Amino acid sequence: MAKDKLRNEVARSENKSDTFGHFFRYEEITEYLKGVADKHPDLVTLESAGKSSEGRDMWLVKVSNTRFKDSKPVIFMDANIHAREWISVMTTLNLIHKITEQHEEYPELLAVNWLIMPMVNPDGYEYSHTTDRMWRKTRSKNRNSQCQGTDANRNFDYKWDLGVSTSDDPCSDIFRGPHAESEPEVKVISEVLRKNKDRIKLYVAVHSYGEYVLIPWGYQVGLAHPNKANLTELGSKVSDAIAAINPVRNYNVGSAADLLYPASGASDDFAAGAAGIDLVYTFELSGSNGFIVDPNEIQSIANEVFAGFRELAKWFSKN
Ligand code: 0X9
Ligand code: ZN
Repeated sequence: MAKDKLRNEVARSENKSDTFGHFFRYEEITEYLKGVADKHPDLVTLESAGKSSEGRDMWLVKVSNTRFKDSKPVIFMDANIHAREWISVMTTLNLIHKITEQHEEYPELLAVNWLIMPMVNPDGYEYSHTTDRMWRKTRSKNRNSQCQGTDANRNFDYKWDLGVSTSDDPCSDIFRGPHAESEPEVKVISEVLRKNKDRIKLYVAVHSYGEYVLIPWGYQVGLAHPNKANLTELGSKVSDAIAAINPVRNYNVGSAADLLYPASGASDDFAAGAAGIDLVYTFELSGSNGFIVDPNEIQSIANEVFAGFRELAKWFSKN
């Protein structure tokens, strides 16, 4: 990339109007989203898609300049399936900020419509703030056990309980739940996907950490998805765009099972296998120290990844 272009990208990535300098708690996220919806009524509709076990709203941010009354492709994104992966939430809020405030600079952002759920495990997220920083699961009560929570990313109703990287022990961090979709949070996400499956052309689950762009399948090693060529091509564009902003980043692109480990009942395989979405990704973002991210790094990580998110939207202008 030409030096000038790189300098421009970096300048943009340090835009002064950017405001994510600390990790928002659930209430602050709620206020933030309500503020965005109030400020941009022509672009943003904020809905509660349902409630978590402890009764918190699961926000669905719908972004479109035609109120979805068009035939544009829809990109669905969720963040925070895992409670401790705080950077996923802030990175997704930053995307909402960019779409609403900077779409003139980045017109590709409104060439698609967005369904974004920036906080799908609010109970676990709050618990990871108040009680246990390394909490991963939901906070539902388990029968005949003192241990709470299910790993939402082992609870989706596709290849549930194949027995790879899952556990039937409620005390385990990778507990699959008593049955598929036992978690209200997983049911809510799954319903949004089922309801909009014909229009959703791309699904992204935002996680951390490790710097990966993962593609299906994740439940079994050595199993190629029929759309592997496109998945890999677009995944590489995402990885390159992030590295163009920050050359120390090295996002590897490949099958979740092969590159990371096989794990069944995850959201990506549900989106690909049950909802039939063609382009499906799990992003594993960077960490400063594993799941822990220094608040000073939130904005720069979010902006690097934004360069990758732009590639997702651009894909549809070209294809
Ligand atoms: O294990 C997971 O659920 C994900 N990694 S994380 O460190 N964020 O917990 C990876 C899931 C990848 N997808 C599948 N294996 N299907
Ligand atoms: Zn995760």
